[in-house]
Amino acid sequence: MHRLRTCAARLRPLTASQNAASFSQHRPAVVHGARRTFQPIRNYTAPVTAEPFLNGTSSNYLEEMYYAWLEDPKSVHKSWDIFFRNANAGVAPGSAYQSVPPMGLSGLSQSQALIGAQPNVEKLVEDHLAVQSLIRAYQVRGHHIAKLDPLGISCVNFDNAPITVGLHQSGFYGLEETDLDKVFRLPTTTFIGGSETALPLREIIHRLEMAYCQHIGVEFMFINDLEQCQWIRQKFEKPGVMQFTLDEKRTLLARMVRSTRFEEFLQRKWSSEKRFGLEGCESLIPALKTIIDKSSENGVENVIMGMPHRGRLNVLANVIRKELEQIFCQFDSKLEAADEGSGDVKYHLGMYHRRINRVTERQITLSLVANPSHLEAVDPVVQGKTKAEQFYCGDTDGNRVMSILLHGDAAFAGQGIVYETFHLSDLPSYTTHGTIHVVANNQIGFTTDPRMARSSPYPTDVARVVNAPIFHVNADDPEAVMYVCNVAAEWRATFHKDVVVDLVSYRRNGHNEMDEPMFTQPLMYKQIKKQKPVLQKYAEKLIAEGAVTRQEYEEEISKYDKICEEAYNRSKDEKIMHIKHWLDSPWPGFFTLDGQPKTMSCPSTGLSEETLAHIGQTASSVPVEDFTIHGGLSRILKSRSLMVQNRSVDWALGEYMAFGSLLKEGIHVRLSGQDVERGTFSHRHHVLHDQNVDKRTCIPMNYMDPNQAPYTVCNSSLSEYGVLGFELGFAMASPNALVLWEAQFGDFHNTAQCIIDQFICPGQAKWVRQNGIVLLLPHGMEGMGPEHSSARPERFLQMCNDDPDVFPKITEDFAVRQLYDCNWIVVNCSTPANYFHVLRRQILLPFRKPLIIFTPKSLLRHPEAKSSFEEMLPGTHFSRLIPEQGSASQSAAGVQHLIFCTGKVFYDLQRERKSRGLEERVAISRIEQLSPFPFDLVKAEAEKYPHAHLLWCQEEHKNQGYYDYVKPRISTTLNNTRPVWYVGRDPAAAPATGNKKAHLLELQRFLDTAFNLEAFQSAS
Ligand SMILES: Cc1ncc(C[n+]2csc(CCOP(=O)(O)OP(=O)(O)O)c2C)c(N)n1
Ligand SMILES: [Mg+2]
Repeated sequence: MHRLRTCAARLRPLTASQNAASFSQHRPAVVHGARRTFQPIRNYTAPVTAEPFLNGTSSNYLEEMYYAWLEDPKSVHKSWDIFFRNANAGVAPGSAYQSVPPMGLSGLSQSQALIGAQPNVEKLVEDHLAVQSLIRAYQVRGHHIAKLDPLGISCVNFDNAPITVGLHQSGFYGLEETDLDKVFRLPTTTFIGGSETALPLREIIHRLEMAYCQHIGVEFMFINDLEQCQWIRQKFEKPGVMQFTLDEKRTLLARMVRSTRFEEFLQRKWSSEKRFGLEGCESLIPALKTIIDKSSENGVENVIMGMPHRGRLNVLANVIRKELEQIFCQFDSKLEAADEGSGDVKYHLGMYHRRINRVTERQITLSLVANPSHLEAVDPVVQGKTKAEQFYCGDTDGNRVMSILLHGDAAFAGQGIVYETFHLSDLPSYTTHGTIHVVANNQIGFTTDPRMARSSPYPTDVARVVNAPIFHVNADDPEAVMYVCNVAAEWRATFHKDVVVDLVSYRRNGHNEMDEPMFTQPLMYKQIKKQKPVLQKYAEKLIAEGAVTRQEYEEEISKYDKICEEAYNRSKDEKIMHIKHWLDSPWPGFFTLDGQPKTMSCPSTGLSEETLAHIGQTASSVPVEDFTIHGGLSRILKSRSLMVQNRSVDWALGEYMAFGSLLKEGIHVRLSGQDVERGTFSHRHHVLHDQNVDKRTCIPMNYMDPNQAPYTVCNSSLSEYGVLGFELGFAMASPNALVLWEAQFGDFHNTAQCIIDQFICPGQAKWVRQNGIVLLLPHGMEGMGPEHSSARPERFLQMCNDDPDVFPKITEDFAVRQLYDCNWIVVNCSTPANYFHVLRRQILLPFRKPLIIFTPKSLLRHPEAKSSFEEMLPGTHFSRLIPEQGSASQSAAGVQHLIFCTGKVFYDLQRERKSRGLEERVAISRIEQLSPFPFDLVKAEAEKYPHAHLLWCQEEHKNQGYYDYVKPRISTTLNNTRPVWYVGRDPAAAPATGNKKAHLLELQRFLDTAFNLEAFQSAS
C-alpha cells in the first residue's frame, strides 16, 4: 500500500487547466468517417460540470468515455449510456445520472423512472472514475517517477507543486486501501489487461507501474492523434511486451562488449588523446544497431546519420563499421596528409559504407555526415541529404531512406537549430518522413549542470512541438534501451513522424579524457566512481539468468580485443592519411577514378534561339486548361511574351532561361527560401495560383518537356539556419542538380552564419567534399535603411582563399583552373544574361564549388538592365569582367578615369556620365566575378587606358562592400605601379542610412567625386 500511496500521490490529478488543455487536445476530428462536431460536447459539458460527483479529476475519464459512447453507446456501462443520453437531451444538472435499470428492464423509457438513484451505484461510478483517472495519470506522468537515472541523483523539477499528498488524503482519487482488492472494469484507453477486461485495483497499479515507472519513461499524452496514443499505450502496456529471446540477449551482450572494449582499447593505447569517449553511455551502440536492424527489416536501405563528438569514433567503428585500422591510424601524429586542404580532426570526419546488415541479411548503406564542432549544426544538413536521397530514388514516403540524428543533452536543449530543424519535419518539400533522434543524455554539458543549462524539465522537451513521442530510458538497462529503440523504429515505419529516444546515462570521465570533472561536479563524480560499468552489470545479469556462461562472456571480450589488437598492428603500416576515405557523399562517375575533374574546361553556356524562345514561351503562358490567374499576373506574362518576341530578357526571364534549360538537360533544379515561389520582389512568379479554386497551383516550368527533370520551388519556413543547412545537404547528395537558396534580403544570411562559415566556405578543405550550392542574396543600397540593404559582400570576400599579393600564372585554362582552386565563387552580375550564364556554368563546370550571387532589387525592373538573346546564344559565356564598350573604349588614350565597379552602381555611374557628357573621357568597367579575381582581365583593361586614373567605385561604405578585397588585387595586377583611388561612402557602423534624403545626398556626393576630373588631376 505504501507504494500505491506514494505513486498515486506523485501522480496527483491534473490541474483544471491541464484538464482543459487535454480536453481540447484529444478531441478527435472524425469518428467513423463522420465529422465530430462540438455540438454534443457543448450539450453535455454544461450539466456534467454541474454534477456533484464529477470533479476536475474525472473529466478526462468522462471525455474518453464520451467519445467511446459517441462511437458505440454499447461500449460503455449502461449507467453511462443513460447519463450521456440524458445529458445530451439537456436534462438539468444533477438529474442526468440515473442508476442502471434492474434486470428485466431496459431502455431509456424504463430507466427514466429510476431517477433518484441508489447510493452504492453512485459510489461504483465514482470509484471507476477514480481508477480511470489513476490510469490516465500514470500514462501522463508515469515518467516522472520512472527510474531513469542510473546515478539516482536526477532532480528534474516537473513543476513546483508539492508531491507529498497521500492517497488517503481528501481531494485525491478517492480510492482507499480497502479498494485494492476490488475488481474494476478497464477502459478502452488502456492495454494493461491483456486479454482481461477487468482487474483488481492492486493489479492495475502493479501493471501500470511495470509499464510506466521502471526503466522506461514514456512521454506521449500530448500527442494530438488518438490512434498514435493508442499505438504507444499498446507498445508499453501490454503485459509481457519486454521479453527477449536468448539470441537477442546474446547479440545485445556482444554489442555491449564491442562498445565498451573499443573505448577501453583506445584508452589503453592513447591515454592522453582526446576522443570524447562513450563511457557511461555504452548502450548507445546497441541502441543505434537496434534502430538500424529494425528499420532494415521494415525496408530501409539507406540510413543517413548526424552526430556530435560524444562516442563518434565508437559509432564509426561499431555501427558504420569503418575499418578499425583507419580509425586507429588517425591517432598517429606522423601520418602524412595525402589530400589538399586543411583536413579535420578525427571526431568530425564523415563516412559512407555499403554493406550487408547481419541481422536482416539485406543490403544497407550507412553514412555519417561530416560536421564541425558547432553542435547540432549538422541536423538540417542531414535532413537535406536524406531528402535528396529520397528524391533521387523516388522514395516519396521515406520507406527506403531515413535519417538518425544523435544529440547531446545540453546541445539538444540549448541550440535553436534543433527547434528549427524540427519545424522542417512536416513541411511537404522538406519532410524526410520521420527522423529518429537519439539523445546521449549524460546529464551534463562540459562542466554545466542541467539546472544551469535549460529551463525545461527534460532536455528533450523541444520535440513536443511536433508531437514526437519521447522515450526516456535508463541507459544502464540495455534491454530497456533495445526495447524502446525497436518501438522507435516501428513508430517511424508506421507513422513516418519524428521520435526521440532519451538515453539517460552519465559521463564516466571529464568532458574529454584530459578533463578533471571533480573540479566542478564533485558529488556527481563521487557517485559515478561507485557506479558499476553497465557491461559488467548486464553480463552478470545474463550469467545469473543462465543466458550465457562466464566463459562465453570472457571469450567474447577476448575475441574483440584480439580484433582491435590486430587492427592496431595493421594501422602502423598506414603512412598516409587519405581524407577521401572519410567521404560521406561520394559522387560515382562525376570525377576520374583518382577523384580529379574529367576536364579543366567549361563549354559555352549559351543556348539556341529555339530553346530560348521555347522557354520564354513557357514563362509567358499558363500550361493548364481552365486555370484563372490574377489580372496583374496576366499583364506580367504578356510583357514577358513581348520581351521574348523582341528577343530580350529581364532578370526574371534570364533566370527562367537558366533553370528551364538545365531542366531540359535533365538537371534537377531546386529553389528554396522564404517566399521564393513568387519572389520577394514579385518578379519571379514560378507558381501560379488559380483565382477560383483554393490551393490549385501550377508550375509552368514543369510542363516544358516530357523528358525534363522535375523543378522544385518551395517557400520555406522562416529559418535561414535550418533551410540553408537543409539545401546544403540536398546539394551534397548529387552533383547533377542546381540547388539554390535565396535569402529574403541578403543581410538575413547572417542568421545562417554557422552554415556559411563552417560548411560552405571551408567544406572542401576540411572534408574533400565539393558542393555546388548557390546562394542568392538580394543586395543593394536603395534607401531602404540599415537593414535590407547589404548582403555583406565584405564578409564573403574576406573568406576567399585567393592570394591578394600574387599575380597568378595565366594559362590557357586559367579561368576554369582558378575556379577549381578557389573555395567559393562570388559574383555580382549586372546583366540578366550574365546571371543566366553563371547559373548554367555552375552545372557545366566539371567540378562543384559554392556560388555566392549578390542579386539586385531595383535592377529587376530597370529598363536598362535587360539583355538581348544575342548575349545568350551558342558560343557565349559568362563574362568575368564586362569591359567598357562605349565611346571611351574607342579613344582609350584620352580617357582620364577608368572606373572599376561591380553590380548596380554601374547604372548610376553610366547615367551620371551621360548627364555630364563624359562618355569619351571616363571608362567604366564592371567586375562581375569578384572572386576568384579576374586578374588577367583587369590587367588588360587597365593597360588599355594607360593615362587614366584608376578608381574603385562602390555604393557601400568604405569599410564594407568590395574595396578591401579588390584594392590589393588591382594593385598586384599592376605591380603597384598605379594608385587605386576609392570613391564611395565613408566608413560607417551601419550598412546604410535610414533617411531617404541622406541616402540620395550620399549617392550624389560620391558620383560627384567619381566624375570630378580636375580634382584627380591636381591630386596626381
Ligand atoms: C555551438 C557550440 N557551442 C559551444 C560548443 C563547445 N562545447 C563543446 S561540447 C559542449 C558541451 C556539450 O554538452 P552535451 O550536448 O550535453 O554533450 P556531451 O559533451 O555531454 O556529450 C560545449 C559547450 C560547441 N561545440 N558548439
Ligand atoms: Mg551532455
